[in-house]
Amino acid sequence: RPAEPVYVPKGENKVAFDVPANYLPESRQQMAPAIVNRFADDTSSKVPVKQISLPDLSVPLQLGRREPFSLFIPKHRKLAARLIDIFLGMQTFDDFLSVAVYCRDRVNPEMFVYVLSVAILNRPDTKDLPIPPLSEIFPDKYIDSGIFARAREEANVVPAGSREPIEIPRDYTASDLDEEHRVAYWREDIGINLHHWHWHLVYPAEADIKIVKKDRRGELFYYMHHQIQSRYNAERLSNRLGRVKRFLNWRESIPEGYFPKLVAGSLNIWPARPASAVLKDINRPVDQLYFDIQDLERWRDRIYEAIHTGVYISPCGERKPLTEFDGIDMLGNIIEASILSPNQNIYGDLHNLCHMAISCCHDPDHRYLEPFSIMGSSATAMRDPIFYRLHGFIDHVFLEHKNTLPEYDLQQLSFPGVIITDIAVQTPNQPANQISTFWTKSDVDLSRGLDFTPRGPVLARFTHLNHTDFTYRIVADNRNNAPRRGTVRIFIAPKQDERGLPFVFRDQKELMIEMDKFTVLLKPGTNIIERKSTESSVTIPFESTFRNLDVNKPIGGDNLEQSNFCGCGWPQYMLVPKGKEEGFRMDLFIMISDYTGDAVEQDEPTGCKDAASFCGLRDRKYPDARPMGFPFDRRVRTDVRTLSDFLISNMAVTQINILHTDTILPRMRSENMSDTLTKSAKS
Ligand code: CUO
Repeated sequence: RPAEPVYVPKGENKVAFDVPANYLPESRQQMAPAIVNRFADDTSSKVPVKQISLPDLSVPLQLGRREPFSLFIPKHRKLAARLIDIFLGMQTFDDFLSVAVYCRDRVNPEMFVYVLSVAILNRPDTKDLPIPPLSEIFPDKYIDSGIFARAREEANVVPAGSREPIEIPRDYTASDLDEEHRVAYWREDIGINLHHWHWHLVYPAEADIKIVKKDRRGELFYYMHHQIQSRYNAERLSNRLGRVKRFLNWRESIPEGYFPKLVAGSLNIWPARPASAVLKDINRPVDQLYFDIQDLERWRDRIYEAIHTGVYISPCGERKPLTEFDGIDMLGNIIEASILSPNQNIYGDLHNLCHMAISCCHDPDHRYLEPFSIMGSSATAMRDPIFYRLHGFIDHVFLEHKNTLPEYDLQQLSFPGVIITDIAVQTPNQPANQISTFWTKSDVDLSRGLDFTPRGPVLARFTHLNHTDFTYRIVADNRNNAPRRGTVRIFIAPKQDERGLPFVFRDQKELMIEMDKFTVLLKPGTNIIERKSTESSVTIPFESTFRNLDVNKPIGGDNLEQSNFCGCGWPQYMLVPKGKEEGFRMDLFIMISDYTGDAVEQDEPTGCKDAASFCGLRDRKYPDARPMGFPFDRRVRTDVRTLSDFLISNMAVTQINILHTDTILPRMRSENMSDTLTKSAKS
């Protein structure tokens, strides 16, 4: 690693690479230097790029520059995996930089950014380098295509410094005639989609085994996507929509249409899927994608068979048990599928190819020369209502496995001598147990992703859900005569279903949203634990999602903390479901589990650990020994009908109310926010 940061030198916010002449693509080598170097004129900082003897790049170059790239397409995963291996195999930082610069203008740009990001995350000499969020590199994946013409006009007519942000309308993909549109603000949220892209970047399904084989990655595939489902269902109930209907019959038409209105890479518009589309067998030479719906059904049935018999078939044909604690991890790799799947001949590539079957249903044999749709990319898939119906099915397959395991007995759940006597959430100047949500406008800079002059920031302003910061207050007695370490586990879940009937525990546990998880040391006697909502183990701050990096400071110290080095994590501003204007009642569940059953002995993590519940820790084991989702991941004890039947002394439940105000407020400190909300409610 270079001693000094080379990407953002002090006092400069732009650098250019000083590239050996033969590194330029052949077509540009003939151009006048002024054209080739037009962006280099903005800066006097040049980073020299070493000329090296280049490795064989013929495999990754098989994907054309203008073709769309998808991690769900096996062929594309293979090409990307080859390039990841090349980038990771470069001996020195300078060699890595050199080959990356050489590839930049030759390799498919989407594949290049994906591979470069995986390499930066995994090379020992680049681990502290920030990765720009994909919304900066490819803003077209997140922002209505109409914005770009306006951005170009703004950049041409108005000098940098005087430009007004371009407002992204809140309702641009559909009207309220489509009831699914009520939750479009959530599905299309830029930060949520960035998190999903980043998660798949941190946990690639295919690359060198050392990169793929991260601790419990298959189980985290299950759990992170399960939590997305729980959160989406709470959002639906907040908007008078029923819970997601699982996509079970792949031969029935799909009632939910989706018209993305985004530009797909180079010039193409992402295809739409009208209502009532039907999946077909896929035969697309362009993507080397050939499979039938029957293949998907066969793989699904074999996976169910493995679950119900409790054994899977190993590569050499042996029957191996799906064990109580590791079975879920194996199953995650089988279903996704990652290269850790033990037997793709038998279990296939179920989830990835379900994504592709949906994303190609408008042109299954490529007769219209259309690219796949947004369900084919992890950067955009969460925008489409069908994503949640597909993942509802996937989630249920995992649940089927969980239901074969023994329920937790009281000894596994209890924490002897520890009693929670009171829990509450507190927001300054608001009644106890009330959380307020509202809208906020934020700006993202599109200029890095817009290749036109004149340069300078071009801001797009988007509206997103937000909430007042709050604090959990927990009173816990430790009746042991020595300190005890415990893990505080905080969840919330809706109280009533779409009919207004109270949930039974069996259904409510599937809707439990993890809000936070942290360790505490309980001294003998009474303990008062206070924890801020901003400290959540599932979220990252706005600045990390969007990398509000101060480009005038060198990277490192505080500035590194703010960078997108830790881009995986649920956006903090989306921590709380929207709720309702008349109030939306949820159960707040808090448990303190016995740390002796939770502890994972390992060195302290270095770097970011903000969103460990969803993203794990870099170079470390997942920091909780319990099955992910504990204590709600197992089947229900026969004596438990409701959540209160489930409670024992180291757990507590209270009712909270999520109150939505349909107003736009700036981001500010929560005390001021409460005042402003009160005033806006009065007016
Ligand atoms: Cu994240 Cu289907 O896995 O999108």
